Amino acid sequence: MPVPDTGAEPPTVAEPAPGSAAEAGEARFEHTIARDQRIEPRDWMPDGYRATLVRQIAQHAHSEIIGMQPEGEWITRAPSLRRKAILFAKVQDEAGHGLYLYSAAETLGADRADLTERLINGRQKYSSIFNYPTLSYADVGVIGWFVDGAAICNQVPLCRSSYGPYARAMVRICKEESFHQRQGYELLLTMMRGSVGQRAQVQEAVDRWWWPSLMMFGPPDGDSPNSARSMAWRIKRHSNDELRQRFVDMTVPQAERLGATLPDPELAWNEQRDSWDFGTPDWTELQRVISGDGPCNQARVERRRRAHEDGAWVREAAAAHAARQHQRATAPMSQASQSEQKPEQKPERKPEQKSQLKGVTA
Ligand code: BYC
Repeated sequence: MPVPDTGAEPPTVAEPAPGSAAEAGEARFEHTIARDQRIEPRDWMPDGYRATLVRQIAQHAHSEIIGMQPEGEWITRAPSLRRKAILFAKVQDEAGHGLYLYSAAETLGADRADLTERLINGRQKYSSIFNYPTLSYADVGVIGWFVDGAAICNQVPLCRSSYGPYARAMVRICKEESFHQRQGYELLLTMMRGSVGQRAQVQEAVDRWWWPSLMMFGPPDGDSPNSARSMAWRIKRHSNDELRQRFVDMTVPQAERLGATLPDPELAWNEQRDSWDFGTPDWTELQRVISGDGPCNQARVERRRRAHEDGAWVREAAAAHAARQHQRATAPMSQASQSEQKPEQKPERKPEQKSQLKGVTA
């Protein structure tokens, strides 16, 4: 039963309802959501809330990690040392975002190794946008401008998501995404001041990435099975169509300033709505790409699988190191104090070795 919002000052701790522990937990959960406060990992939460969060956060983490590939392919082909350093840093940021998000998923009881398995086996999704190829360096700029721009529209509201660890992870991620978007736009501005060929490259990249970027926001609201529930739980704060509209409104003036044309003949300013009207993305294409049949799906997942296998020795070594640290930390006092009293004896060097060393350092 949702607890009605009386408009009074929200209490820091929600009032539990009488009844069983589960009923009290549920009432506290509803109360916290209604008051727009945060659910934390140890709080009671409905199974559906937990499952929805794991699904969305895991997909989001996978998107960040798979999203390293299309731009990462250009690190060795960057046109200058400066561009290489910028791109390197950006791709590393995406890895960091993936790690924060996997950590947030772990606070819900998910296991990161299991989530990775699910990605590799095609049982969990990642953003459709990363199944398109990067064909020129202008694509790096357009990904920053469109893809990170779309990410900002979608993710800034997630900083107010009802699940505390997810919302907090998003704060830092959004700061970095906003820098990523600016570096992409700055790269495109530079190219637009360049040769006729460079300007054509920018326009060609804009033409290819525009519609897939609109699809990042998900299917139209009428075909979005998860939105209503996610919005009621305040995991999502806005619908897919609302966010798509924000992105279009933000991007059209930026395209004008850049001197690029967005490939949509239906784009028109709507006085009444105080927004841009735009055409309909090809939703069958989105469904195709989501279900594994995009231009790069197989290559992306295969590369992720190989990277995971190649990294097995690192994970094993890290686990062995952690186990040894733990063993040392929990060793009985007697052993610990013995080892403190008896520092490791350095092997005594033979006299001829000492003199040899002296000769070297003299
Ligand atoms: N691609 O009911 P709906 C980044 C799925 S990475 C693939 O509307 P929901 C970056 C959806 O999952 C940023 N699948 O779902 C990284 C659902 O399938 P399941 C990635 C999609 O969850 C590197 C089904 O379609 N951003 O910024 O309410 C370099 C029905 O959809 C897509 C996030 O992950 C899609 N585009 O809403 C540069 C943001 N759209 O799970 C940049 C967090 C829909 O039922 N996620 N599906 O089998 C969200 O905000 C929401 O999950 C979505 C979808 C808006 C994406």
